[in-house]
Amino acid sequence: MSHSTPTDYDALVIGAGFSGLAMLHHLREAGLKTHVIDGADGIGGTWWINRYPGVRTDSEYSYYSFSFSQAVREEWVWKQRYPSGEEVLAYLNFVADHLDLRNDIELNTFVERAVYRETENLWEVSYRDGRTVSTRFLISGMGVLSQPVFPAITGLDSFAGEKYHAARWPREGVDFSGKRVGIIGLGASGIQIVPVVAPQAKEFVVFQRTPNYIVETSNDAVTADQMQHLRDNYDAIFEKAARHPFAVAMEPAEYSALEVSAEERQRIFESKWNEGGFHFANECFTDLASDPEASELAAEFIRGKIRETVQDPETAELLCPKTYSFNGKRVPTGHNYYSTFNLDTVRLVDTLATPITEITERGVVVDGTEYELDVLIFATGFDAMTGTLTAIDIVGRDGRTLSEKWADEGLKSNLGISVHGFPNFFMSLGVQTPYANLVVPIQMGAQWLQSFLMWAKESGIDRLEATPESEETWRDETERAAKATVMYEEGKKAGAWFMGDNIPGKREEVNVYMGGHGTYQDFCRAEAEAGYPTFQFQTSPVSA
Ligand code: N01
Repeated sequence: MSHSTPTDYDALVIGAGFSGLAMLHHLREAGLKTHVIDGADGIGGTWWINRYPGVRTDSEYSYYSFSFSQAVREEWVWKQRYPSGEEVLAYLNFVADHLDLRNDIELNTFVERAVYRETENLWEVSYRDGRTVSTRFLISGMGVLSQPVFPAITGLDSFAGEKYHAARWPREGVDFSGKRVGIIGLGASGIQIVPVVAPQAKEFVVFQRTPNYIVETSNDAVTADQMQHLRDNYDAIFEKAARHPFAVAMEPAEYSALEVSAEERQRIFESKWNEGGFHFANECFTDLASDPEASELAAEFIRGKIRETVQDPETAELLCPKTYSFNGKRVPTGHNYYSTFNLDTVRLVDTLATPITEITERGVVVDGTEYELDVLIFATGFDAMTGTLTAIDIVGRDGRTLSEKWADEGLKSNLGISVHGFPNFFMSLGVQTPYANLVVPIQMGAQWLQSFLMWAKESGIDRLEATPESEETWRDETERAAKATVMYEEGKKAGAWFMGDNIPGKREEVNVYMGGHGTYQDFCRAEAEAGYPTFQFQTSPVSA
């Protein structure tokens, strides 16, 4: 029997969101002594941190949950088609209770450094409070959009009013009544804040750099019949999502946008627009994400909707994206976003033509005009995919950090799960994992790792690591897949986070796998069936 140095835990998972909970459940099932830690004071990860007004899922309830627990499936009741942040948080707490996860979750525990000790074959993990623990396997469940960024605008710190980042919202909430409120940042976060906060404020100023293509939707209550249908068909719905390129349980489109008549195209666009949200992007036509011409046709349709909705023609024109086409940015689901601009108290300021020059003690300066504000909201996004992994020191073999490796070599991973030079370190939703509705790859990633670690245990292997060749192969596949989509070129034009382009100075490269979730799962399945040929293994010496 092989023996390596004993450790406090078999597996230590950083992050107690969807990833951490799924990992804890599955690794426990594999017989591993698993512990989850999180720097926050509640479980929920993204859903604990993002509590800004209007926060809710862009995915519908029916495919925004785990499928693996019969007990949770039977007892949990969704209330809204697009659940609010509070509702998702309640779901995650329900999962934690029903799977009895809490006693292995430690909150208010922030990792500062994790070092791989080659001789002992263990990870030594240092917490901010000074404690150090050891673990055989170290797993990141830190999320892909968890490291918020403020923009580099002169005078940012001089603003004397209230200042909030969407991803650092105060738990007690904010009172906007009678206040002049400004917002910078109109991605999926900002566009949810606008319609909720604008009606509460005395004046609301929207500083818009790049407009988004927002697909509006309604948010109905989930009926008892719909919940029963979900329970009766849970596995089929999950499987449908798992096979879908974006991991949504939707029907694949049948036709190219270019092969139907203009009237038919308009009819299909209209019907899917009425269904709302992700239905439009995913169910209209086969090529809205792969053909620039098709993507531009969708873009023009949405511009038409903006012009129909927004009464002031000048404001409508400013809200119409024109510098990139549909899918160039992650398409957000809107809840009365465009109609909010019809309120007398709302004003749109174009900062694309004339950028913000300065933030002063009193407000924001654009084109020589100072907009005086009491509250300034930043919904300016995240250092996506890599931000959380490089913000702490993850030190692999030879004392090299993950941050140094990726800075020197560009993003590298095997299937987004493992990195050469970092034995026994695994990522849930690592770099180069699918650009998709993330609950599905999170569950499947936890199940894949469970099988991998059980296989390793049965094989007497206790050191697992991506081969260098596997990283080259996966990077080539990630680039090939991205270049076959409009997201690659249009994403660069739009400054999209998935191309690394939202952060000044960050390397422009493909951060996610765009070859489709179903295809990605095929790669993972093939890897397991073939006996994990793209990993290298080691068995610790047999003890006396
Ligand atoms: O961040 P973003 P997000 N001056 O990076 C602007 C997921 N998510 O937090 O486009 C002026 O998309 C920036 O402008 P521009 C989802 O995957 C999901 O909104 O760079 N503006 C942009 O408007 C999403 O894609 C959900 O010109 C500046 C905004 O800030 C991802 O998280 C909800 C600026 C940042 O948009 C990120 O979304 C929320 C500057 N210097 C988030 N710097 C749901 O599913 C930045 N901006 C519901």
